[in-house]
Amino acid sequence: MTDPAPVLDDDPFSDDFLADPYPRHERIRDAGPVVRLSRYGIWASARHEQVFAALTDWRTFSSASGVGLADFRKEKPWRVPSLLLEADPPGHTQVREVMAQVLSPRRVRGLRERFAPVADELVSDLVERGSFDAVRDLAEVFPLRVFPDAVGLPEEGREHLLRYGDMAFNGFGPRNDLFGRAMADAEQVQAWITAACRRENLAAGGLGRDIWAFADTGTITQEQAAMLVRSLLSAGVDTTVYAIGNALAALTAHPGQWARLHDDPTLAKHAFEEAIRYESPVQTFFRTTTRTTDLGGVWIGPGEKILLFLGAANRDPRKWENPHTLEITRRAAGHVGFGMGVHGCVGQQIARLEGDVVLSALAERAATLTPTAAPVLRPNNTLRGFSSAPIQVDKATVRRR
Ligand code: OVM
Repeated sequence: MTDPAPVLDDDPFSDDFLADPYPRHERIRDAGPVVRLSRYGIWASARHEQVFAALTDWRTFSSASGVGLADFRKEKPWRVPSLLLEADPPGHTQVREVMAQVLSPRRVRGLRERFAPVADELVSDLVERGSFDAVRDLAEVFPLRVFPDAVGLPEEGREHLLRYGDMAFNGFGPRNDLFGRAMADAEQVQAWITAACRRENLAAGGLGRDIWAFADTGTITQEQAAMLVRSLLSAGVDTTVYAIGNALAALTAHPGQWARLHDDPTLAKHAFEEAIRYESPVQTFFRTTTRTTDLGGVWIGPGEKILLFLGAANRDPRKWENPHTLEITRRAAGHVGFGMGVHGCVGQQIARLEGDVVLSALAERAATLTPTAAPVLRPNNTLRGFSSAPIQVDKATVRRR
């Protein structure tokens, strides 16, 4: 007993959609729990209940055919598939456990003492300036100041990291202009990334070498070790740049919320979490069905691509009160901005650490954030965020705590 799915002709990767996704998400959510997108001949869901259900059922909703539009069983992927992202259990489980150990809560706690002073210094310089670009001067600067060192990457050529992230995330979409532009010079960027993943190019004491240590004990092969370092470099830079930029833009647009955060900077981690719900850096991922299934009363056959709108699920009024408002003290738990289930972001504690130290440093020092121009969108087939968000800050005079 299933309902026919509504057919919509939206292109979620078009300039118009990417520029103003939220009203379009609403239309898709309201059309039904699962819809058909005729442009691409795929299924899609923008509701929290169905997105969550698909993410937590890897047996039915597989990642092994790719988590972008391309179906790896029919099209050659643009890069060797990730052992983590583009794989299912049991193969996935083994490498995931290695990554979970490398990125353990203990390890991440140890990174705080290195990350926090960098955030403090960067933020205090910017606040002294009085006005700065929240994206160009902070969101794009901070992760690149801490993460490559934490991994142990070579100094030379780190500018390739953002370009590679741009390739990876545009690469999940269709072969549109965004895809094509991101892939210009792909070979040069990929050559640097491949070299950076080699054991001899990774500094002792870094996360990269920690991954390689599992090759030394025979838990994984050398080829797997290099590929897992590649995962860190694919997923670990642009995501945090966009997340911090989006959090700053959202807090600038909600001055009352900034006032609360300034009043109690210990709320920074809640503010960051809520910002990920409110303006999710990773907007979409796909799955491929392995068998016939009923999702929200809609019958889907095997071997079908389904687009999961994470960013829309995170604003579904069926799940959230006032979903289109940033409320830093709300319980944002249950958002799917980091995914959910076996593929839920393995680096989420590092992402949260980066967001926390930046937002708490700024909350301590800036009494107000005022936009001096509208944020400028940086369109991407998967990521939502800005290339610029100019702000003016009022320096706090006396701290209350
Ligand atoms: C990967 C990976 C994992 C998560 C996200 C991602 C580019 C990549 O394992 O390569 O986005």
